[in-house]
Amino acid sequence: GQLSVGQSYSAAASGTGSRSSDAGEESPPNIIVMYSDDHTAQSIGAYREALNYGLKLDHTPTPNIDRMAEEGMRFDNAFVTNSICKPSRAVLLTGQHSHLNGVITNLQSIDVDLETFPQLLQQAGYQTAMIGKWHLGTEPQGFDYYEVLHGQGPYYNPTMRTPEGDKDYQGHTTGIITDIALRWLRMERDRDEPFMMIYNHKAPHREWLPGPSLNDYQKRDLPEPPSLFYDYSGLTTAAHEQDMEIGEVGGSDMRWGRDLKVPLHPETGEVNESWNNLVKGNSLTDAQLERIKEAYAEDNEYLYENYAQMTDKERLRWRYQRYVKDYLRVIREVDNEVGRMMDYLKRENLLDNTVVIYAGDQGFFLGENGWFDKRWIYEESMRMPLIVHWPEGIAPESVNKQLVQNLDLAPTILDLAGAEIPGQMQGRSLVPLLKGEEPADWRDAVYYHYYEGPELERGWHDVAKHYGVRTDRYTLAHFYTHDEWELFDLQEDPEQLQSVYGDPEYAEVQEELKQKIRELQQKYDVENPER
Ligand code: SGN
Ligand code: CA
Repeated sequence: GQLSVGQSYSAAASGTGSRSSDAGEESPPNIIVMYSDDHTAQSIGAYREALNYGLKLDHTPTPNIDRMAEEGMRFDNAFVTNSICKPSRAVLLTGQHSHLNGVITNLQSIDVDLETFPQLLQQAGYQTAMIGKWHLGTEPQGFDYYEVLHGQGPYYNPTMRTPEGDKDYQGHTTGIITDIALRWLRMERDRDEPFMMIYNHKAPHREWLPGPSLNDYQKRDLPEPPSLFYDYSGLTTAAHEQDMEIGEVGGSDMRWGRDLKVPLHPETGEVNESWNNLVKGNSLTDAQLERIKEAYAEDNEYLYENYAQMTDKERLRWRYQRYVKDYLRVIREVDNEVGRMMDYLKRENLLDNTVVIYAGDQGFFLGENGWFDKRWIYEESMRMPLIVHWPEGIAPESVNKQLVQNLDLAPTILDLAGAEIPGQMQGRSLVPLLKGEEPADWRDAVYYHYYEGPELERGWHDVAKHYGVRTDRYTLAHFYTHDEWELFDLQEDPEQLQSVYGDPEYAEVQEELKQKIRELQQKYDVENPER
C-alpha cells in the first residue's frame, strides 16, 4: 500500500550497515539513480535557501527528498550540458557531451553500440535494472532487467516495455513505477551481487496529471515568482520568440484542456480538443475521469463565470495557479514514492551501503519569466537538482558548491563500483567531493549547448540554439542563429532580467568568458560549435 502523501520515511538507521563481515573488506555499494523528468530545484524544499532566483515556496512539497539531503549531500551548483530530455539521459549514460554521443536533440535515438556505465557495471559484476522513463528510442542496453515506458508514457494506466514484450498496468504511473522497482529489488535480483538500478519517474513532465494528490492545495494559493509578468526587455530575440508562456493561449504554449484541465473553452464554451486528448492519452477509466473532473470542478466553475471580466493579468494568475499546483501535486507523489523506496532500503538494512542519487534530468520554469518548460541556459532550466544519500560515504548535512554536471555521473558511478573510467568519458568522478575533499584543480566553468531550434519545426517551445558557459558568477550565451549574445552577472542580477553584454563595465569579463568558451570547445572536442 502507498503511504499518504507528505509522510516522510523514518530516520536512517545508524551503525547497522551492510558492510561485509570479511575483516577490512568493503563490499562495493549498491547504486540507485533516480532521474525524475523535469524535476526542478525550485520545487524541492531542501533547495529553498540555496537558490536566489525564481519561485520561493512557502512550504515543502518534498519531505522525503529533503531528508535525503539532510542525511547526505546537496549539490548547489549542478548543471546539465543540454537542457532537454533525451540528450540529458544520453549524457547520464555515456558521460559524454551531446556532440560526441550523438543525441543532440529529442529527435535522435541512442546508438546501441555506445559504451555506457550500466554495461560496464554489468561487466564489473553488478546486477542492473532500468525501471520507468527511458525515452532513448532503441532497446535499453546493459540491463539484466528493464521495464520502461514507451516514449514519454502516460500519467495513468501505462504500458511498459520489457524484454518479454509489453505489459499493461492500471493505475497512476508514479506508484506503478515504484511497484515495479520494488518487485525487482524484492524478488528478482540476484542477492549475491551488488545492484545498480535506474528508477526514473515520468512525473513531473507535462501534463502534470495528479493521482493520489489530486485534492491537495484546493483551498489556497501559492506564491508567485518575482518575474511572472516580465516582458523580456533585458533579453535578446530568442526570449521574445519562445513558445512557453503560461499566459499565452493556443499554439504550442500552455493548453486549456490537456495542460490546465479546463474541459470547456472559457470564452466559447466548446469542449477543448486537448481535454479529449488528455482523457484518451491516459486511457482514463470512467472512475478515474470522474475523480479528476470532480477535483477541478469548483475552480473551473469560477473561471467559466468570471473569465469575461478578468484582466489579462488575472487570467495569467489563474493559469499560473492551476499549473503550479498540478506541478507540485505530482511532485508530492514522486516524493512519496521516493520515501517508499528509502523505507524499503532501510527495512532491508541496505540503506548504509547504497548510494542513492536523486536528480532531475534538467530544471524547469515554474512561472519565472511567465514560462513553463526548459531548454535555456538560464538558471531555472540549466540547473539540475542533485542530492546524494550514502550514509557510509557522506557526512550528514553536506553541501557542495563546486560546479558539477550530469556529465560527471557516469564516471562517479563507475568510480563507486571500483570499475575503470574509460578515456572517452568527459566528466569527472564526484567521489572525492562526496567524501568532503575539495580538489584544487576542480573545473571553474561548465560548457552548455542546446540544439533543438525552431528550424527543426518540432512544434513546441521554439528556443533558438545556443552555446555558452557558466562560471561561479557569470553566464555568457551565444544565440548563434541570431548572432546575439547575453551576459549575466548572477551576483547582481540573480533573476537574469538584464543582459550586460556590451556594457563597457563588463568588457574584460566578457573577453575572458569568450576565451573560456574557446578553451572548453577545444577540451571537449567540439568541431562545429554552430551546428
Ligand atoms: C513534449 C511536450 C513538450 C516538451 C517536450 C520535450 N509537449 O513534446 O512540452 O517540451 O515533450 O520534453 S506535449 O504536448 O507532447 O506534452 S522532454 O522532457 O521529452 O524533453
Ligand atoms: Ca525532461
